[in-house]
Amino acid sequence: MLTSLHLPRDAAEAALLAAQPGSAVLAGGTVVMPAVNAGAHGWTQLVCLARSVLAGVRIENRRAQIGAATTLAEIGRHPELEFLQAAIESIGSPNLRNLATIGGNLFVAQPYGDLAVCLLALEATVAVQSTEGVRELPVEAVIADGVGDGIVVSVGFELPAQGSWFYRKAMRRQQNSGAIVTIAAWLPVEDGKVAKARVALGGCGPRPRRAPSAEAALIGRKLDAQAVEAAAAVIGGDAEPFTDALASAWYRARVLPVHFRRALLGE
Ligand SMILES: Cc1cc2nc3c(=O)[nH]c(=O)nc-3n(C[C@H](O)[C@@H](O)[C@H](O)COP(=O)(O)OP(=O)(O)OC[C@H]3O[C@@H](n4cnc5c(N)ncnc54)[C@H](O)[C@@H]3O)c2cc1C
Repeated sequence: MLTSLHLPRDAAEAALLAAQPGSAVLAGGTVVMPAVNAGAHGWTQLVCLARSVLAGVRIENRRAQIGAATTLAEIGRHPELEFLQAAIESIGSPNLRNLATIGGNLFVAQPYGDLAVCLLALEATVAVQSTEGVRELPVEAVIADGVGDGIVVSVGFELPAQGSWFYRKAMRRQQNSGAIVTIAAWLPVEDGKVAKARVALGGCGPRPRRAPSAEAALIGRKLDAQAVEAAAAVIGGDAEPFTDALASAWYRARVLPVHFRRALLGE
């Protein structure tokens, strides 16, 4: 039975409490609170991050550092994070975005986790506080394996150069709809060719995932319709789509290359 709510003052205290048996971390609560209200959990205490000084955006030398408890609305309003606005606005509704945090988005089940898809494409790093101190992990590791007893303190990434960022989410409605497929891509171009390719997908597996075949098809090529077509032809092999109330696995597989092309070519 849930008997206590803790409001730790800093990340170290939060991590200490989070490591206790029966603890659950509470950030914006958009996933945790419905479970609490439904009694569908085995927690005895909640560790609320609201007072742990984990919120806020800092940008220095074109690198963003975002506190884990920063809301999606705050990220969407930040002038230097404008490239993420389309992704933020594709998540839930304004009410949800006023509560939901970047840290929480890393852990939600598919077909949610659209910002996590972006962070995967951005090659983000995640600072994790545990009882043993703070360590920096690639976002891939956090998405795949979680953070154990630790808590996410912040997320960092390099701001993409203009024209190198692409995002598209196919959904059934304009608001409050999980992904049919989500595509985020960071494709820096040097000397007219794609120098590095990071393509990440949502709705295409149990967790957000990279698309290595599509990335390989883009690297070293001019980012034109032919290169995108070649990547679209192989991207299905990078996906493991599933069936849920929003779409069948068959449908997700069919529309993935279409939305990938639209994401990159703006069709
Ligand atoms: C109606 C509705 C529509 C939605 N639509 C979308 C959508 O379109 N796209 C989308 O991406 N998501 C969607 N979501 C999912 C969701 O709300 C997340 O996007 C949100 O970011 C979760 O953040 P939170 O702060 O509310 O997490 P919480 O509910 O507080 O926590 C979620 C999970 O993350 C863990 N957690 C949170 N913060 C930390 C931390 N700092 N360290 C360690 N663990 C942590 C919690 O313990 C819990 O397991 C939707 C949810 C609802 C209810």
